[in-house]
Order: sequence, then structure tokens, then C-alpha cells
Amino acid sequence: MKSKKVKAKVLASAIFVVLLVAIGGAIAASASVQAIDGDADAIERVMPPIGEKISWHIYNGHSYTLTNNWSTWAEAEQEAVSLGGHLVTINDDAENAWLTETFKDTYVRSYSGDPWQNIVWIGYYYDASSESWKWISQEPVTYYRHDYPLWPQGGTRAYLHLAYHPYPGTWNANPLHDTDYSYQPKGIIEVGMGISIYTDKTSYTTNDTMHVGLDVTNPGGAQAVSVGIGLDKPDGSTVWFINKPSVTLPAGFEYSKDKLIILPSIPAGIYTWRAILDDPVTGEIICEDTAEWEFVGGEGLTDLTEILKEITIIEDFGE
Ligand SMILES: [Ca+2]
Repeated sequence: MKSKKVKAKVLASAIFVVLLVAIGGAIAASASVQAIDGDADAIERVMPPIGEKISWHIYNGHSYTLTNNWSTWAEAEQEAVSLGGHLVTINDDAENAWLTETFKDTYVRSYSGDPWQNIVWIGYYYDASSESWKWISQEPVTYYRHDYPLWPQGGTRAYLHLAYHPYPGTWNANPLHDTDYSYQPKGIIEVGMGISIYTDKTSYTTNDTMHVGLDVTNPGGAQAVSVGIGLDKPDGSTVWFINKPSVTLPAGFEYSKDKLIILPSIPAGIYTWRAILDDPVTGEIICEDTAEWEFVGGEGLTDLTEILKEITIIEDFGE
């Protein structure tokens, strides 16, 4: 059911994109009228994103794309949520530099050759109730660019200055861009992969049936990952029973599967299912999840490999 929903969404946005191609022609005509002090190259530079299919840029296990529309910050965030993500969260200087360069050909709606309009919405906003700047993704603020002399110019919704801007890589929040239609920018959408492993109960004994579930999602572009599924045992060691060094998760991938296991008599104690997606090149963890449960009683005689033989929950995961 879930994957059908996603396909419907993709189809809907494909139809929307076709409409935009038609609308794009009309906007191009009006842009050339407005761009009285711009040059032909500048006008062309602003047009290509319109009407293109979603083309994802991959960085550090995350996928990034521009919003289809120039809009208010809130509308851009809404578009990001509809694709399974949020307006971009910039976690460090490397990501900030990559975004500044990768999306440098992006300008506000009425761009007319002015490099100061080389900007995009990011997910950084001022939360009045806590009187602090936050990320809309709810990730913690680990990095920010509150640089003199521009920041934040009285606004509460932030954008990034791209590579052609006079202050590339810095942020600003001039409210003009949220309120004046012709100065509205596009936004950068960031989506990540997700993995979730879970059981139906937290305590089991011999001959109980355990229901183990695994969900994997990749709302962005296709990318390769290493997949590890393991079980931490009461003695502190971990048994890895699925360890695929490189599996390509297709764009828009949604996987959800569960398995019933009849538990033999195993050593009593705390066990933890562990599911991890790693970057196959750097080995860094992209996402992981755990599910802890307790085994009570039992003779403790059965080798765990007997259970693990039953865990084939991702055998059809794709190669
Ligand atoms: Ca990020």
C-alpha cells in the first residue's frame, strides 16, 4: 500500500511537471520583458529547473533537489514534506560549501542579472516561543552562519547565498523574500534514507512467537548502501546474519516486511536487534535502529544460529 501511494505521488508530480513546461514558456516570455538590465545568459540560467523531472543530487547518503516553485518559506517546506523530507538542514561547513556550489545556478523568481538574488531557502527559522533559531527537520543546530554584515536583516526565515552571490556561503533572512512575490526564491529539499526494526513484544520465553519487522525507505535518488542486520546477545557479542556490502536502493524505495519466529530455549537475558545502513565507500553509518527484548527462563541450550537461519526478512531486498 505504501509504495502505491508513493508511485501515485510521483505520477502526480510528473503531471505537474508537464504543466510547468507549458507555464514555463509563458514565464520565460515575461522574464525577458522584466530583465531589462540583465543579459540573455542570465535569463536562460534561471529557466532550466522549470519542467525538469526530479533530479536528485546525492551527498553523504542524503538526496537533495530544488522545489519546483518559487514560493514563501512555508510553501517550500510544504513541498519538501510532500517528497518525504524537509527544507535542507545544514549540519557542517562541508555541506554548506557543497550546497553553495551545487545549486549555484538558482535565482529568485524575477531575477534580472542581479547576483544578490542568487539565493535559496534553507530549513533554518526563528522560533518565537523558544526565542531561538532552529531547523525545521528538528535536527539540533550544530552549525550556523550568522555572519556580519548581512545576518539576519530582521527576518525569521533563512536562505543561503549561493556561489555567484557577493557573500557566497553565508545566510540571511531579509523578510522581503518571504513577502514580495517577485523576490521569492526556490528552496533546497533534503531527504534521507530510513531503517526501522521492531518486535511485537519486549519479553519472550521458550516457544513464544516473535514478530520481527523491518522497514527501509529511500525517498530520494537511487544509491548504494551496505546493509547489516544483527543481534546483540546477553554476553555482549553481536551476531551479524545479514551483511550485504553493496545493495542499490532505487529512487523512491519503500520496503516493509515482517517475519514470525518461534523461539527455542536460548540463554536468558537482554537481546537487541540491530539494523544498519552504511555508506559502502566510507563505512560511515547513514542510519540505524535497534529493538531491545528480554528472554526469560528457558534451558539456554540452543545455539542462536538456529534462530538466525529463520531470519530471511530481507533476502529479496535486491542486489
Ligand atoms: Ca543535512
